[in-house]
Amino acid sequence: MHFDELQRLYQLPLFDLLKQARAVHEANWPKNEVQLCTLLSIKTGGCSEDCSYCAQSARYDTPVENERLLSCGAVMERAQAARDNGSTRFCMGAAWKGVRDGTQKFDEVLEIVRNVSQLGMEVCVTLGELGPVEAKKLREAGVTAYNHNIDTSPEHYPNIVTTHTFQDRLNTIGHVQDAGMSVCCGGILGLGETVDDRLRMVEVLSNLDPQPESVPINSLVPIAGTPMGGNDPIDTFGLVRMIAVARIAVPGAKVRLSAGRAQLSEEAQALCFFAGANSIFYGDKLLTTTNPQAQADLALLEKLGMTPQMPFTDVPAPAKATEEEAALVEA
Ligand code: SAM
Ligand code: DTB
Ligand code: SF4
Repeated sequence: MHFDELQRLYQLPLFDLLKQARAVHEANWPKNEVQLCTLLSIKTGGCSEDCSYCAQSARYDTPVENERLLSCGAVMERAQAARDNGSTRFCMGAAWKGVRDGTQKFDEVLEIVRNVSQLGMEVCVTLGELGPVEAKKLREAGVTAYNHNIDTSPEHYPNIVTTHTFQDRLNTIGHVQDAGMSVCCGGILGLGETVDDRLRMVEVLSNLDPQPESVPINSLVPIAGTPMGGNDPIDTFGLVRMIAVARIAVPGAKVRLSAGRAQLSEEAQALCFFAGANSIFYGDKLLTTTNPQAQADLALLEKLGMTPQMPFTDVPAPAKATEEEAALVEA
């Protein structure tokens, strides 16, 4: 979708924007379901990169304790518990710049993926940069989706990270697509960006071909000791508008209401679901920060008459918006 069209949508009166987003949502996701994903940090802290929002960068003095890669047994325990709690997607994150074939750590990750993929959940990993060989091996081991966020606009990216480039991120996404894995790609709101930066980010996401299978929308969780630790919280209506715009621009994706949910009221979350969010991180912890309690999330879904979504373990990434869907947006 073109930037001008995204700007036009964003500037609509809120209820007009919500009405359009809701129509796209209902056409693509008619069931009032929310996907429950559990996150686990399998390797925490000590990362070489300087992403200025991140608790795990070795460059900042943050409250995070470094931990080495978890054993396969330890990960399996957590994955089984997540499945028993009703999660249908298990996402494993590692604080690495990237992974390289032929290293012991990559072999260990492949072994973890082979085991977790036996449990019947979607398996997502986020390990940083990948080349074509690593992507192919992860896919063969059983990864269904690879998370690699672009985080903000191409223009704002160098203000946030200097140790790798926006183009590096796109290259990894290309390797993931070529290997036949679904792409999970989104960003963070609250990095000192403008609304236009946010819309430029959505423009890039919507023009990926194929479009991402899921789009995480994170609100910055300010981390003491990082350059972004003192940033102001984002405005809830700005978040809701971004979710609505993402829903319209990437109609077949799960739009995941991701980091920062612990700071949102139930009413704000309900508005996000209405605008098109249909996936959440479920369980008390994200990677290093807190998430709402699982019981509270189930109670909220029940109050809203929404149900947890069944897993899709073998779906191709969604294609670009059809002409009918595009027409719906213009209507
Ligand atoms: N190292 C890998 C990478 O950068 O792709 C994977 C882990 S990294 C922590 C995954 C994503 O978490 C980041 O791209 C960012 O979108 C999100 N994230 C990290 N710290 C955050 C924070 N403090 N608030 C909100 N989102 C955050
Ligand atoms: C994503 O977009 N958000 C998740 C997941 N992908 C890996 C990570 C959120 C991290 C929030 C900060 C923390 O817990 O350290
Ligand atoms: Fe954090 Fe990932 Fe950046 Fe490392 S590459 S500092 S883990 S966001």
